[in-house]
Amino acid sequence: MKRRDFIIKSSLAGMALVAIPNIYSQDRIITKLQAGNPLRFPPELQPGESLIFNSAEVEVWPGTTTQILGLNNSYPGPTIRVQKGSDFSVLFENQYTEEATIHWHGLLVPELMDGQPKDAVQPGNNYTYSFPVFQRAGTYFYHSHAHHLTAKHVYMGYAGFFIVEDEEELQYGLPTGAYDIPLLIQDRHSVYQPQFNYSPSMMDRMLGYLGDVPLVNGTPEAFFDVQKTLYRFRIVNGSNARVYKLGFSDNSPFHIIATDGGLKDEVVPTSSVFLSPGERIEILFDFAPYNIGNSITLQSQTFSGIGNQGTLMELLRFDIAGDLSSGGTAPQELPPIDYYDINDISGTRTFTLSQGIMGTGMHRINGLTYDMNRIDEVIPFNKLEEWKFVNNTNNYHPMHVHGVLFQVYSRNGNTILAPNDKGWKDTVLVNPNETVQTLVKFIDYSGTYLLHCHNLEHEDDGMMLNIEIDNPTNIENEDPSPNNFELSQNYPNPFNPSTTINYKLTIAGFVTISIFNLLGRKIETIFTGHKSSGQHSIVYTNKSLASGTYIYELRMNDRALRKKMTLLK
Ligand SMILES: [Cu+2]
Repeated sequence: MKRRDFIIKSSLAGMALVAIPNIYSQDRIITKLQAGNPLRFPPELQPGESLIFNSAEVEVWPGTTTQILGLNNSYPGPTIRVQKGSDFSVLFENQYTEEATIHWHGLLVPELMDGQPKDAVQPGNNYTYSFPVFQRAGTYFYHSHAHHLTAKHVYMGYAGFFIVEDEEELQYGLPTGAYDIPLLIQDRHSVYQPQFNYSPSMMDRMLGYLGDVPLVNGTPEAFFDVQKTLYRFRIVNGSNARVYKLGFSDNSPFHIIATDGGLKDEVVPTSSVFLSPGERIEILFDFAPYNIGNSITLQSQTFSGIGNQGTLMELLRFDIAGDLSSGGTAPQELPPIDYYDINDISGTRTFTLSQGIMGTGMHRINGLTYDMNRIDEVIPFNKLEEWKFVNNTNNYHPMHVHGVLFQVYSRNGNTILAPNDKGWKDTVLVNPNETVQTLVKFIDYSGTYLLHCHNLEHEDDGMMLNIEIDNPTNIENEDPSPNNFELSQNYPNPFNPSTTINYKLTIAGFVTISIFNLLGRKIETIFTGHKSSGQHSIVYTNKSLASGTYIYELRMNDRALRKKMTLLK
């Protein structure tokens, strides 16, 4: 943390932005928590329930109403909870006067389910989002991603949790149920209270729309009654631009157990952690050492930030109210992660982040601003690449990639990673004047995806590129993970209408078998479930496909094998 503070300080010394002192002369004092409001939890989305986008009035500050833009008259939006291996489907109804999408942040979904600006749902229209959930259990979220409207929609309340659970996670004995608490952290402007006015100034568009009032799950001055026991907190930074340095008011240590893409491979103790917009982290915290009647507060601690970043904020007060036990434990071990080897890269891409003079398109990637009709990078399917993010600006840029979970390799050449960098990521904070090396491999879908800054003012200003993931036609018989399973050629082949796929597992595990077309689009999942080690087979019977070549995929954990088969009618 000291190193990062130093980097920020040194960049401040050399920065060219001279207007900052005036802009922040009206800094607002953060109000100290009083009695406060009990922490709220959004309702859970029920099976068959639609997600309806509209404006609504909700009570954020007691006794007042706040006009929101969001889903199902709820801020935050309904919490979605799904089991890994299931198919998720929801009808989205846009009943508002602006176009909108649902982007499933961190989820690996087909292009047309990704909720990109180019696929916006127009006012009065509906769209069914439907995709198989095959990725690791973890804390993901959703938000609008409409062209030039993302920042406004998210600020006005359009965001919610998407939690993926699986059986594997249960074996680690983590706290569950009432002791597994999702926390969505956002900041709002007190000057407009109780409204969520989205009216950024030119300087706000430059630096990000930074509020001075933190809301946790939409609760101002939030408190939460806890037991003297271990809790799991799933923390989402859903703010437009604010970076938080999370820590407790007494500097107590806590344990980091997960990053954006689910559980880490180790439990890491720390006393503070940075979390930038779009990032998630999961922590374990034990209230056992406190006495009933004590309070401790989750804060964003001060750091030397740009402009109004780095201000002390009291996020959530925990009042120790009882001594029930969650029964959860901090595990000694977490599931292993296969770390990519930088020696295996097939190429390097550099994304240079720049900031011009004020005006439209002042935030750029490789000199470009977003054009939804232009493809900026063509990325090979199933090839490991090194992606370098070079931040030539004085501001933070949390860089988010759709359609993939990646790994951080180094910061300014330093490969000893902070705990929130080590693990599966979909968003990585690139600090001022920093170069972050990442290792990226697209193994799930081909098609057009996005690479963008998750400072939502920057994103809406055009700090976003289209990346085209190439077709997986060249992946026949490629074997990214020969260790745990084998996939045989189907028989008969060509076939009509049925064929048998044999496969062998050397360890038991959760298996998904899917059919893709040559464009990499998943057609159907034909099996998903737990399988013992040994030889297995499944009969695939075609129902409606045209004659042609298809790909069948065997997926176990984070790895997949694919082979081609031919349907001849
Ligand atoms: Cu940015």
